[in-house]
Amino acid sequence: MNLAIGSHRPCALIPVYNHEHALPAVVTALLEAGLPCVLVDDASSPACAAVIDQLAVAPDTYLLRLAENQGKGGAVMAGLREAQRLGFSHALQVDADGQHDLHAVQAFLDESRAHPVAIVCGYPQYDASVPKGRLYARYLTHVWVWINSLSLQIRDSMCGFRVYPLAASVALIDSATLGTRMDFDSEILVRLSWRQQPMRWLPTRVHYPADGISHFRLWQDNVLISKMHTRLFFGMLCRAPWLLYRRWR
Ligand SMILES: Nc1nc2c(ncn2[C@@H]2O[C@H](COP(=O)(O)OP(=O)(O)O)[C@@H](O)[C@H]2O)c(=O)[nH]1
Ligand SMILES: [Mg+2]
Repeated sequence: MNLAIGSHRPCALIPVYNHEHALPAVVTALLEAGLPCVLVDDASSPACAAVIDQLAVAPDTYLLRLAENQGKGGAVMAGLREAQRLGFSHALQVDADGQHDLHAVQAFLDESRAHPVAIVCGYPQYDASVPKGRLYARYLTHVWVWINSLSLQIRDSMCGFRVYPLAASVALIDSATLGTRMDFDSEILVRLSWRQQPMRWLPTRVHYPADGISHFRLWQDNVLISKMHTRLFFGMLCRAPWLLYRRWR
């Protein structure tokens, strides 16, 4: 089944770093949902690279292999450019570890097709499996993001499950330097909101499997995330007159 209608030509974009156990089921589910898959191998281990190679021989599956590990954000940015180069108009970013609820794919694509200019973002509905430390850390990020975007528009900036409109997203990453690791997901949303990018929000279930592997580095990634909020704070101050004028004009 091909989901392409008019100029709406979506693909899935999966950044992969050593998630060879969950990846095959994720790719199979996306292909079955009719979505071509762009896999970005972020310099994974040989074992994971072998699994990716096997998956990439299937029709509608594309592989971009990075020579050096870039981090989640770097892998997503490389994948956004690759998806655009391949002629897709939108990319649904899905994590390789099976954390995102793929039953929601159709709803996200429908929303994107109805609002092709918008970025369609998931806001997570956690089950009991979420590590409490990560959950509380998110509240800090919510507050920073509201301050830095000078709005309450962004309901959740850390859930990667979202449909990027490629033209606007690639234009942004080509013109600004964004964080390349776990700081990316929040930063791109704040910067898109500065650019008045329309945003749509859909609830999505997020599950942390007990045997799941997260490569989130508690200390380094939280330091990077704090630096990103600080950087955006000064960016917001420079733009504040315009952001406020825009709101109240
Ligand atoms: N942590 C991490 N994830 C990466 C990297 N490159 C790509 N990814 C992918 O980014 C997604 C999120 O990573 P994950 O470790 O699950 O982080 P978490 O969901 O925030 O705990 C997964 O699809 C990873 O395979 C990297 O350098 N580090
Ligand atoms: Mg994960």
